[in-house]
Amino acid sequence: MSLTPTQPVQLLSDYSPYPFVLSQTRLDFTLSPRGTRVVTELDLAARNQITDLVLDGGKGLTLESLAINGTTLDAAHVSRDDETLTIAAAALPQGGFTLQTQVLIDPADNTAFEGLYQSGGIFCTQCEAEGFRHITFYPDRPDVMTTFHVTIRSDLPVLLSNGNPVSAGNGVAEWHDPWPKPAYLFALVAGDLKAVSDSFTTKSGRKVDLNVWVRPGDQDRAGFAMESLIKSMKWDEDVYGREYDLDVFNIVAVDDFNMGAMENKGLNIFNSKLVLASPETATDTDYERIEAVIAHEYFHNWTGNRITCRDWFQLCLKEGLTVFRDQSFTGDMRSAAVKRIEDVQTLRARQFREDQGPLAHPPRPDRYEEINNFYTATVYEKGAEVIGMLKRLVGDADYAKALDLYFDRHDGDAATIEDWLKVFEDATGRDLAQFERWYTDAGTPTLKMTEDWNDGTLSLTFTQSTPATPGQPDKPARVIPIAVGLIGPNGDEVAGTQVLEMTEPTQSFTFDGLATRPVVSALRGFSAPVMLDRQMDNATRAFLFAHDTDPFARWEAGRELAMSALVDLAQGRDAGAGYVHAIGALLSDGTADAAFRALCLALPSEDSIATRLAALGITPDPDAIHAARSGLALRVAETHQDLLASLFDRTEVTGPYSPDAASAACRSLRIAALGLLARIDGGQRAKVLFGTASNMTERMAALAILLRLGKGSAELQALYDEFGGNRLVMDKWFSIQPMAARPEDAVRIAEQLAQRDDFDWKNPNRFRSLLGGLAANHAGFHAADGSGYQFTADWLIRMDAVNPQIAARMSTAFETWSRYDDSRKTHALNALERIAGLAGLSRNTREMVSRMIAVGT
Ligand code: B3K
Ligand code: ZN
Repeated sequence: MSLTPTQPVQLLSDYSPYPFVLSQTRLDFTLSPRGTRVVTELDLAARNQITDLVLDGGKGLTLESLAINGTTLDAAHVSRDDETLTIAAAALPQGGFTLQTQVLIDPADNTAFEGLYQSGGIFCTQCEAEGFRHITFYPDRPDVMTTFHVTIRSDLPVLLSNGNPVSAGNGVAEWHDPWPKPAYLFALVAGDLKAVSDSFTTKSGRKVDLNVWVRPGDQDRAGFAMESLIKSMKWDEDVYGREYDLDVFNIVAVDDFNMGAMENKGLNIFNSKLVLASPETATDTDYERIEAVIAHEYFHNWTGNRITCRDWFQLCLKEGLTVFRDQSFTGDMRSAAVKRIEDVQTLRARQFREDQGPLAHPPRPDRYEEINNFYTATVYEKGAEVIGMLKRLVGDADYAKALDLYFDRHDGDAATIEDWLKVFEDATGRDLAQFERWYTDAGTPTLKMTEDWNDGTLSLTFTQSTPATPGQPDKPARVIPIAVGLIGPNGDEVAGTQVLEMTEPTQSFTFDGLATRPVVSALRGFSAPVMLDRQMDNATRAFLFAHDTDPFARWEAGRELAMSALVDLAQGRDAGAGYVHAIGALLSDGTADAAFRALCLALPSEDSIATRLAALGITPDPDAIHAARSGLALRVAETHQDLLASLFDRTEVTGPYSPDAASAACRSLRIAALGLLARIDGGQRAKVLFGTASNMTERMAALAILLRLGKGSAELQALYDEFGGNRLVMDKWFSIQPMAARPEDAVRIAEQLAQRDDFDWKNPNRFRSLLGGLAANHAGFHAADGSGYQFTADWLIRMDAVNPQIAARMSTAFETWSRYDDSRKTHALNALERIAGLAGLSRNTREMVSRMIAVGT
């Protein structure tokens, strides 16, 4: 199905270089909330012959003056529309010239948090992807790279920008960034901030000053972020040979931020939830995420900043690679096996869901209406999977060789996916033409596997197929690395893992000389982002769950046992004995890693059960899915009550809280046991744990367990009394209530929360907490009467007028709407059409809802 364009579409095939070369940018800011003056000087020269000079910049810029080489431009040569300013070629001198503009902007009125805005009295910026054009007139595209010299005038005590400090004092600070960069990496921060400081000496002996800037009083919650930064700097030197390249690295935490964080050169700006942490306020998951995101933004210094993207179609060049790097970092810092399983869970929950619905697109899209809608799981997470496959195919040594060549060849460039693949071709001698389809084709391939055993020879036959996605009806075969191991009947590994390289639509691989028929462990390590379609009985699944030496494949076998039971249960068939039995064996196995066991104890999410049913051609019934999942959990709890109780008692982590992986793993196993036990003890243990725990991990987990039982109001109140003034804890308070509510209560609870004075909905974290919390309650959001859809649509409409990026992002709650029954579909379509029909709807939300509507009409 193709997009119905309702607004201008950007096409990859339209790319042409900017007709001017920009050799330096000088910016001078005089900060004031309602009228910040920005004086910009651009040293420009025509690339070939002189054409009209078109700069990005819209209605929010009040133009005060415009001059070339000091002479004011004649108004007859200047024209403006809603998005650009054009200076006629006739007014431009031959050779180089300096364009000077002076504009006035209104940061206090900037509720979209794009460009320069204020967050609780702190001036800050967000320029990726196209925010710089809200600050000044500029060629706001990633392939226009130059050095920046920035002057900031303000009475505020801390004035920061990119690069190295030149001077500061008397209300004026100057910064110079010697590394050419596109405008999307520009940043400015000004405010009353305090630093937690440290330093790092790079491998070549350069001392770098490190600061994490927070609000006064928050310094004691910034230490973990600093530790994470230092670990990241060291890891990038050790593993990728990448060294930091400025005298100072600043991180600033702000409360109003549209996403997690931003990699501005030398001045990363973070959502405060990804910086601030203390045991009383942050969970183990928060700590792990802080470590990962600090690393991610730091790693962008090379993969994103030193080498950036030629245009926004190439976004996965920097994002896929940087996610791949941060995943490897976390694997090295914690448990690689557990991290891999968690990454696959995220990929399936977010990217497979995207790939199977109306918003499917390739990691390198070739068209978009609003680029901010393409910061997706496909660009990020699938982009990372594609790099993982590349590494698996060429091997570790050749991967390292190719990366060295990439950094050597493209340092200072705005590069493309073709450049990236060429580096691998040149470094390894491989032809990657077929591999490129992973970048250009949308959709998740299904990989069907059949086995044939004949006299000591095992043949595996694989058939790949990828369904049509919007705009892409046909999908040729891709190269798929399939990691396979063979396990003998006694549970021993017969042969180590081999990577089979599939290139045809159907292909067979044989293993001969085998004494007995082995059990196949397929797609080890989740070696490719595909859906494996394999007929397997529960006995074989249980065998792999007990014996597979590959942690992912072992976990997957357990998940398949659970999933197949849930699919049956959701359709009213009795099932689950095999799973319940296998879980008993796992509970008794004290040798398995605690975090791994915790992952195995968690049943597949309701959304993923719905996805599986839909893939089987069955219309998912959210209430039946909820009942099936609760029923299976109850059965596990009843059958293994004693084992679970003793596990719960044995896994208590004593002593002062530490967020390290081993302690977090123990807590996660204990919480998994607690969740199951609550099905039979009425939440008694959870209530006690909430009252006694001194860390937020256990308190939040206990609270969620109580809420799922329809209890927990005293605990909610206690949390509010203690942390009502702490934004980050209150965000959790707002999200957990609709998320963990019984489905029949979820919408009502969300409605009540939305009425509260402290539902500060213009704050992206608070909005996401409430709306995202409801959307995460599968049966609650998909309430049969459509109330979840209506509530969400009402708030998306309200948010769109204030912050289009957030509204568009949250609209993905609807992305699976067309897989449900007719009545739900009608309700959902009504909600989407109500949004689409709104006058003045943003380009962001319009693109999203029209793509979602298109799939069902
Ligand atoms: N590059 C930013 C994301 C910008 C999103 C713009 N809508 C953060 C990151 O991926 O590191
Ligand atoms: Zn990134």
